[in-house]
Amino acid sequence: MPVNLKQRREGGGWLIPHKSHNSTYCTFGFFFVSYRDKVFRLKPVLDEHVTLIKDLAKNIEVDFWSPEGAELVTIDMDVDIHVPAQYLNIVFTILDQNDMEHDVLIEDVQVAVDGQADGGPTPRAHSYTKYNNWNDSWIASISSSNPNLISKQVIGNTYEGRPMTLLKLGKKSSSSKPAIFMDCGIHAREWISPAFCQWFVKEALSTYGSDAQMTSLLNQMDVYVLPVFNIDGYDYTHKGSRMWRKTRSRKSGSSCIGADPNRNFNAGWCTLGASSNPCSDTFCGYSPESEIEVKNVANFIRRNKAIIKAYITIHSYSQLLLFPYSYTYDLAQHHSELMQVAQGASAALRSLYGTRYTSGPGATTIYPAAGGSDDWAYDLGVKYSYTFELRDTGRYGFLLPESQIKPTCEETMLAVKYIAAYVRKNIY
Ligand code: BHK
Ligand code: ZN
Repeated sequence: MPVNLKQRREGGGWLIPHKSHNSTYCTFGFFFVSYRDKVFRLKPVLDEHVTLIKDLAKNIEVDFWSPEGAELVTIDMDVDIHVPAQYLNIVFTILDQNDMEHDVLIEDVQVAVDGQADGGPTPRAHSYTKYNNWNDSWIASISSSNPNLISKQVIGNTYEGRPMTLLKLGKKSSSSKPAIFMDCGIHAREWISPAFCQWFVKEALSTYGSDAQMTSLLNQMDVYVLPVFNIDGYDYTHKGSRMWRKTRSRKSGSSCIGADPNRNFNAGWCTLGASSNPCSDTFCGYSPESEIEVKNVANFIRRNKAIIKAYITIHSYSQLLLFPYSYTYDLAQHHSELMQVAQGASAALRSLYGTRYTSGPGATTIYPAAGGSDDWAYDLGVKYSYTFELRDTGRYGFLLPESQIKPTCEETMLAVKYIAAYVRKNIY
């Protein structure tokens, strides 16, 4: 859609910011705030245009969509750039003054990204390359698809009463096998996480018998997969507020809703990197395991701690592979082995598309934070305890486009399979 510059010009100079005595203000600030980030397609047809785009990139925060960076811009190519709202006035002015042809590809990046990833009120068919809201039917159909390899059990209900269905993957066996527990969707807005658990289940079923690593894994071990840990919160990010993180529990005395499930485990609970304010996004809850979802998972792992040899939890974003501890700077007893396995897993992940992960203990690699699930599982005796922070490093952050689901899941499979193979060969 061509931009309606005429309408903007009628405002005269009013869009040009000026330096006020204490900060940069727009003359008519309330007009300005109605503009949202946009994506432009620029069409440089003169050398000056190319120079101009490169200068623009040096001076303001321009996010290049295509090509990947200013240095790759040449004459007569389409150049797609994402311009943050605060720079729109200056960009419009420069384009206008230099007669550079341009369209606005996306009028409002926020609306576009939300729209692309919208589970929405209209039911859509399940797809592994889309962000699906939690629904019983995928779990029901996948768990009945191959009774020799998959079964389900409900480990309790969420605060709002949804069943927390745990999938068990593994070749049926008369004796009990060592197991790996993996959960996704502890934090509601990290949508790539539940997408990964669904992908993992699909891949496990479809590659058993053909992929040697998957076949050995499911022959010798069971993998418990909780596709969405924080179902109430996840549902709310589809139907209410996209950036919700916590559970949806309520308590009389506070109007604020929910606690951070990854601060609610009984591991140095609420001692650091957590908030005791119920309105905070990192609220640790009123007591350890006050969140029913946390209690249900903790009860399951406690009941099965004799067989659970690894705990894997999937978050996003920042491309990290974390392990204990996060609640203290002290090194875990098995620090060097955990680090070695993490580095092997990161290398496997990177081998597919070159995606770089950083490995290390939570406290020093991301930030100190108590009450996390990985620290709790580790202290319970689950030695191989890992937190993944999937793609990306912040370009889309939680709004990772659906087109990245497939590559993200494919590369993450390699890391998870690496850890699983290591655990399988090092049963303790
Ligand atoms: C990981 C493990 C233990 C404690 C904290 C973390 C980092 C994690 C968090 O809970 O704050 C970061 C995050 O959600 C983004 O996925
Ligand atoms: Zn998270």
